[in-house]
Amino acid sequence: MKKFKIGIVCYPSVGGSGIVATNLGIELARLGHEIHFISYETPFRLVKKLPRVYFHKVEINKYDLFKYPDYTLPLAVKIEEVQRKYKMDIVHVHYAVPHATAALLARRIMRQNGTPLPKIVTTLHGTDITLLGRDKNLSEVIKYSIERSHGVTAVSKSLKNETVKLLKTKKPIEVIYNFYTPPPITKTPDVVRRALNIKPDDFVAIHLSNLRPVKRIPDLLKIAARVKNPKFKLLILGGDFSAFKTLAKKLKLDKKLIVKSNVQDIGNYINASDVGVYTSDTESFGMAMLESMSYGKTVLATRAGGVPEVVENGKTGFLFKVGDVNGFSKKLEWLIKNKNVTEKMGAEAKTAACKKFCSGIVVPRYAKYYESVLKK
Ligand code: GMT
Repeated sequence: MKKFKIGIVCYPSVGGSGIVATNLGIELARLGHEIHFISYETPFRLVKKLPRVYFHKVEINKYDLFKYPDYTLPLAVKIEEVQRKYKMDIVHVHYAVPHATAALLARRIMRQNGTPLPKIVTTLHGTDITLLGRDKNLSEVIKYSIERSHGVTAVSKSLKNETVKLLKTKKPIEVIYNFYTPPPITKTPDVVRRALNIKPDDFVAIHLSNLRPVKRIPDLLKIAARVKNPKFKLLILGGDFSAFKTLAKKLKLDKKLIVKSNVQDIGNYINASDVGVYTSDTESFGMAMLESMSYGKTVLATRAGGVPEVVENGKTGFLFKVGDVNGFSKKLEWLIKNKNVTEKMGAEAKTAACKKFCSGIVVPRYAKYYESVLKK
């Protein structure tokens, strides 16, 4: 396969899209492609220097003149600058706004400067459509950025359908699922549990997210409150939990709730848990669910967006209506008593994650997609 020079524009912070974009860049570099990450910070999973991987920082200056600092313009300028120096074949942007918009603007500048033009591939991740696509102040620019990209991918069929329905786009959208390669475990479940004061025979449900409103954390806490089995523990790894402390106290969760933020080695914690629990009201794919499955954990989740494309109800997990706290808690009570089923389904989940959502399957699909876009 031909080796490409690929620019990857992504959010560097904790979040599914940033994780996917970073891992994609790393895997493509491993296959011999040259990768240029462009963002306002080093992507947080890009922890070490790797051959053929470069990072270009977008500097944002503050001017009293502007009430709101703008990111789109300095990003466009940086993309053009990187292009002038490295002559990329493809600029692959993750999130339509502002990334695709900035890349399209950069391309106009390149044309004017006589810089060789790259093709723009945009990957839609979810909230760029499900949330921002509904904002009448943004929807037209999102639609424009999709239509003008040379290639567009979405992380699930559900997101593709939602994009077409909401924005009435005509652009063909290729569905390429997210992928995840679980980093090796470095701490045994015993060690992790002891540090969290969890007994070896406790039943741990883990939840990983940024705790944004779409994740419906109050539902998660209500589910935990309804599970009466004394062995049950809810472990939340996420962002700022302070907004939920009052509810957790009201629901008397102190003995069964453990919250940790800024965890880097999430694999050790997932591995030390029994199941994953996710209550989102919208989820284009569900990276956290895939992460749980990859470590062999049965997933209980809402039937939201692309989740049914990741979790197979009754085989690799259980799906519930959004808000069905009763359904979740009853199933958890049942799984605590039927640990053999929990483990068997967890093993199925791991197999499914490896088969459908591993880098070996997904990364070559992106490389092939680039090839087809470049041929057009
Ligand atoms: O879910 C989040 O809060 C983070 C968000 C992001 O910006 O990374 O995730 C979106 O993209 C992920 C990667 O493709 C998907 O796995 C998530 O389902 C999607 N989130 C939503 O649709 C709410």
